[in-house]
Amino acid sequence: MLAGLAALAVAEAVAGGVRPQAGPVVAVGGAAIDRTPAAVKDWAIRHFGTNDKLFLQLGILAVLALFALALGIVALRFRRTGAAGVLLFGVVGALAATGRPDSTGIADALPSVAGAVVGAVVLYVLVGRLRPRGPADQDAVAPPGAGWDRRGFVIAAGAAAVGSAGAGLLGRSLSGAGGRDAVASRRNLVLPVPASRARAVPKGAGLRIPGVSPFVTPNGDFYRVDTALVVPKVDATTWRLRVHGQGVRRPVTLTFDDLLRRELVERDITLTCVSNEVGGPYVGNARWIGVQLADLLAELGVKPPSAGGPADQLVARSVDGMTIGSPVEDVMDGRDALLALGMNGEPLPFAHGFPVRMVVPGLYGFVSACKWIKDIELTTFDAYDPYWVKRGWARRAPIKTESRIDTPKPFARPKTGTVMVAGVAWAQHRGIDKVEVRVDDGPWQEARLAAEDTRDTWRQWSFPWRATKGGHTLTVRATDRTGAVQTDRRTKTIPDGASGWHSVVVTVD
Ligand SMILES: Nc1nc2c(c(=O)[nH]1)N[C@H]1C(S)=C(S)[C@@H](COP(=O)(O)O)O[C@H]1N2
Ligand SMILES: [Mo]
Repeated sequence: MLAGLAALAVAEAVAGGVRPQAGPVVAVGGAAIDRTPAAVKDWAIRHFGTNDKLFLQLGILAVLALFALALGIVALRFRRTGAAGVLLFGVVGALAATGRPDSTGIADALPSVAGAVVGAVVLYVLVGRLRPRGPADQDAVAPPGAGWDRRGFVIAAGAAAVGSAGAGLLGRSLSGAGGRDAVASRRNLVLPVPASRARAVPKGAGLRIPGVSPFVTPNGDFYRVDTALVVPKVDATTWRLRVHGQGVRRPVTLTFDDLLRRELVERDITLTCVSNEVGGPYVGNARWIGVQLADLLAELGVKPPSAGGPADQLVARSVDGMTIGSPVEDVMDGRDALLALGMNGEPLPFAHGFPVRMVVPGLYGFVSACKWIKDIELTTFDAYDPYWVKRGWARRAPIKTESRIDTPKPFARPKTGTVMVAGVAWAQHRGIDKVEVRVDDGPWQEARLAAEDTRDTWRQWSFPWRATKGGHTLTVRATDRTGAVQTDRRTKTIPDGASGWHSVVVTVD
């Protein structure tokens, strides 16, 4: 265990100097995420939420601890074999790190290799202390208590532990320092006032009912879903975005300043994750600042398929190797498809894609909202399947009309009398026209709709319910502006988003 700890600590220390993403736990974790079957990943997102990555890393550490114990036991008998086993783990870590899509080259193998070498040496030395002294057979097991060099072992073990702790701390501080330029570039960024402001959120769009999600989701509360074990810290001053592919007259590479020089627009757009279950939390509304992607594409000669353009899929690539494909038709149909730089009055937080991400109203995040974007390629759906599509999710995924009861909470115990039932409904880019609530098996009754901000944002609703004693089931459904009523047909999140009605069971006292 001590040898394993030393290996990990040294690996993390070296990773702090090379790249935090090149550390063995992050690299193996990333490789595991990419290879996890979609259903398992979806399950993990649903059950662990934003902690899914923490659980993955704890899992990796637990597996490593078990292997460390096993190798230690082997080493007591076969010292060299045990040490070689540690080196083997170094190879696994090195392969994982250099094979990551965001790998910057062979240097990414360094953390794992250095860690494994140190781990192997520590194991070899420590086990040596557990052997009989003198010229006895080097491959013999020391019978318990017989001639152990206890003092030597304790000293060596203590040294290994202290050394590991030191290396671990060093790694921490180094990787903290790694993103310093990126942090500075974010801090120094002053977003210009957008030429086209969002209109003020209408009074009454946000209900003052306790328990209802705020109309604008604060950045700190905004859901986060991505595959990044370490949040990429990108320096805006060296960031580049390449735009190229079919129908692009002349490929371009844009800088952050190039974007700032363009006309900036400010828009309220509600983002939703395809992994959001009925009633789930992966939906949030923010005020974004960005440039109109369609204008940029049109300047480069791109035409949507309906105007004869050759490309029907826009594939966005991120610095961490994510690929996200959106229909060119949707991006260019006049909706506010943004290359976003600002979120709720500040530069994008790192976790939400600093310096630039995409946001397209009406499409689930996995087919539209590439964070840490660095490349846009115009291609076709036939020619290329992006990351999630390769893993069984749909090529095209417009957001389904959904509604959620925010209050009362499941299993709440309100008092008889008037109970405010309230929540949110969304059908981005179509708009919400009606929300209805049903109590038990009663008739559908129309809820009061809060004022609409735009059809790209969610809409709040409330329903004063004359609650009677006993257990009750409250169910909600929405109707969007196309007249389509939210379906009661329950589907899973995979492949193109959950559907069904949200209901909450309460007991009225
Ligand atoms: N680079 C990158 N961008 C990404 C993802 C990702 O894993 N990596 N996940 C997508 C998904 S599935 C969603 S729902 C949104 C979530 O954006 P948020 O984390 O800012 O809420 O980001 C999208 N963009
Ligand atoms: Mo998502």
